[in-house]
Amino acid sequence: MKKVVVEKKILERNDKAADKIRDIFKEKGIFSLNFMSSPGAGKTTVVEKIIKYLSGKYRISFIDGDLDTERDAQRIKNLGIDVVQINTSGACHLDADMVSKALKKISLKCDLLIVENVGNLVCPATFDVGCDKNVVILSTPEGDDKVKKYPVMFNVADCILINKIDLVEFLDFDLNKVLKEIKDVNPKARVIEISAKQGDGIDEFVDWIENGIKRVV
Ligand SMILES: Nc1nc2c(ncn2[C@@H]2O[C@H](COP(=O)(O)OP(=O)(O)O)[C@@H](O)[C@H]2O)c(=O)[nH]1
Ligand SMILES: [Mg+2]
Repeated sequence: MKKVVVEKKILERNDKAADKIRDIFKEKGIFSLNFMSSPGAGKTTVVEKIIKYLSGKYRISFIDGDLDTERDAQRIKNLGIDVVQINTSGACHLDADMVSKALKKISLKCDLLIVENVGNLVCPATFDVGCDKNVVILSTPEGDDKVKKYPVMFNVADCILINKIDLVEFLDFDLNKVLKEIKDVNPKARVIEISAKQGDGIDEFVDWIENGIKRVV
């Protein structure tokens, strides 16, 4: 009983901090995305790809969440983007307080702010970090059973990217089953099949992001 009450309080406190972040984004006219997936599904590769499409047109800032190292942050810095690293020192998700602190160090003179969450299909789904939209990536080598095993994560998604579609022919990955299970868990999510490596589907995802930026400005 005590455990349930404490968890509720933590989440309520987090939701309030996330609301404050939302107010900041609204006031500054920033469209923000929270990328979530398992480790290795392709979050940083997708971000690298979309930056190449969008950085000529829009100002972009990037917050990277990882347990340790600045490896992903460095990949994005190499593209000339303003980056702030959050190392969670063992915590399996970002929370709104961590993102608030990062916002004090990053340029908010941007049109698009991207958060890469810690690689994990469980905890990041329940900690709102104040972004406009959640992007969840499922990559084909992870298997076609994941949507119903991690329904909370797929339920909070506004956009679901099925990545590494270039590998599907080598795998036992039933794409139709995954599409059907997404419809069961979250019929409203936009679903896009992509290969971050080869570029398939990236145009469609970039259009989805641009629509979001235009709605906020
Ligand atoms: N074949 C293939 N590999 C990919 C694709 N997207 C990412 N990868 C590879 O998957 C690995 C993990 O990608 P990364 O972006 O670091 O994943 P993250 O941990 O979710 O940020 C890297 O070796 C990428 O090159 C893809 O569309 N196809
Ligand atoms: Mg990464």
